[in-house]
Amino acid sequence: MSAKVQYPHRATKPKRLRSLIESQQLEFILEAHNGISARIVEEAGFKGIWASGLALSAQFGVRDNNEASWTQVVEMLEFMSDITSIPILLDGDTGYGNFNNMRRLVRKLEQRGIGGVCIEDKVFPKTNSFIGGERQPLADTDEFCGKIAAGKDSQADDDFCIVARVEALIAGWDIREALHRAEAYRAAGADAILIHSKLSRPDQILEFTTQWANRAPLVIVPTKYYSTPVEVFRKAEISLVIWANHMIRSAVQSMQKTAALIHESEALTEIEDRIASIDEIFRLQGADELAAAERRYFSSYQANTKAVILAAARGGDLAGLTDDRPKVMIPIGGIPLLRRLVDKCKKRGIDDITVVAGYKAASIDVSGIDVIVNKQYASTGELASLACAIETFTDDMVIMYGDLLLRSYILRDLIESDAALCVVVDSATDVNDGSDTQDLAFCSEPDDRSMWGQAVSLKRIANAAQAANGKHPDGRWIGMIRVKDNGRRWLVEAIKVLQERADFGQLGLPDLINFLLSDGRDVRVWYIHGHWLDVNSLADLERAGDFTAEQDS
Ligand code: SPV
Ligand code: MG
Repeated sequence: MSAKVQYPHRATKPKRLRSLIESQQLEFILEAHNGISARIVEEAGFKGIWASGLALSAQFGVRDNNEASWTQVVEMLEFMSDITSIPILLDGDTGYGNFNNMRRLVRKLEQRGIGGVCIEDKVFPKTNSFIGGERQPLADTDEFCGKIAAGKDSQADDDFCIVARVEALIAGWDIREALHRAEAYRAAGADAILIHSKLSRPDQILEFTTQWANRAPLVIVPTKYYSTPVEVFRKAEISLVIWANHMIRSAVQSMQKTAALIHESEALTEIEDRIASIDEIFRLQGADELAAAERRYFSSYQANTKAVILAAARGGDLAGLTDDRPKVMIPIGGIPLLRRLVDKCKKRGIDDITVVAGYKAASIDVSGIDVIVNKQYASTGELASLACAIETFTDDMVIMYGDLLLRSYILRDLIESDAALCVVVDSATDVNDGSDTQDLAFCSEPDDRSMWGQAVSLKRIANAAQAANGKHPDGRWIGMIRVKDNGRRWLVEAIKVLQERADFGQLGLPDLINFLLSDGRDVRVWYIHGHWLDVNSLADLERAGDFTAEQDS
């Protein structure tokens, strides 16, 4: 349990944002507005994220006028930060109030691992710069400087960045006012200046840059002058370019197309191949990491156990009941045998279930299973059926006959066995009464019911005729075997060897188990004492009805 979670970068997020802002080369960050878009931005190769006020409010379906509260913004930032390793620069609007609100904002952002915040010199509640910008009042310069200073004084980490955004050009002021404000903000402690323009050409920005003469790093948002080649910004020694809203805009257009197509076609066939797969969503959410963590930390987690259920036989002794279906589809108390077994598996967290069918395979209509068909079912036995599923074997599985009825604790206890191979043996079956002459189990020790979990090994499985050597059987194998870790390799190797034999088609699972034993493999025994049934005859069916009635009640 000592594996350490590996964090991809050692530097803190504020430090990484600072190095982007202070880097000598032109850097780029892209907008994101929720966890999944933030992850996509990182995967694309960006070194930072712009948590845009416009995009965050848009994804909530509200206007960019501080209609979403600042705590709602911070909540979303936490999701974005948790799923990414690159720093986030928050578009913090006006700081959501006065200097005091700014101080609290900075502390809360630091607690959530945010790299820095950009505040703009407007008045709360602000409006997006591209909606009637000229009419928007600017903040008083001194008041805004106090807000910057308050933010800087309250940050715990020296690397946390405060970017001061100058809106003078947006609000219809001239370059002189913009430069005056920028210098005041720099002097108040701002780590960088964001100079914003809504012209379709970069003229204002370039004029500002020339006169600014590198007094502090410059950040720009070329949403309106988007056709300017980035070489122009590089030459002007801009530090950071923000691509400010392109993830929300692409998401919106894609969703509009998808909604229209599904609505018009009343079908999913047109859209399926044009959108991300469900698996891609799982990947972005980090589903693999959780599966690995469950294996590591959640000892009772059994979802990785697989079941292979053998259900190819017709079940000849059941008269007309199997004319149009295999034995496993015979209903007991209204529910097919196989459905009952699958439900037992699912109850124990076994959701990966492969059923090998044969006779009347098409009549197997049980949900939640994968069906493999043994086409040679009429001329082959159980081992050939099992071999059909060999490609699906895992390091953690249970193989069982499909006609089993059992209490679910049997499956639970078997799954908990750590042995590479473990068979379930019923010591309660009266193996000498002549009725059960198949699958007799000879073990290293008889069942000592006073010893929970005693270590017992299997010696041999035989029918009554084969066993007539005077030794008393210890019970009956119920048709269930647990395979774990090395057990899978042993099993696959044994099947491959047996497949070479001329009589392979006639072999059953006991032949496989006996082969493994003769090869020196240890096969453990898990004793049970009743609480199961298999269905081979009409008399069994009657017993099965009673067995399930008791369980269903
Ligand atoms: C944002 O992305 O919310 C911004 C940039 O503030 S802009 O919309 O260009 O004003
Ligand atoms: Mg904004």
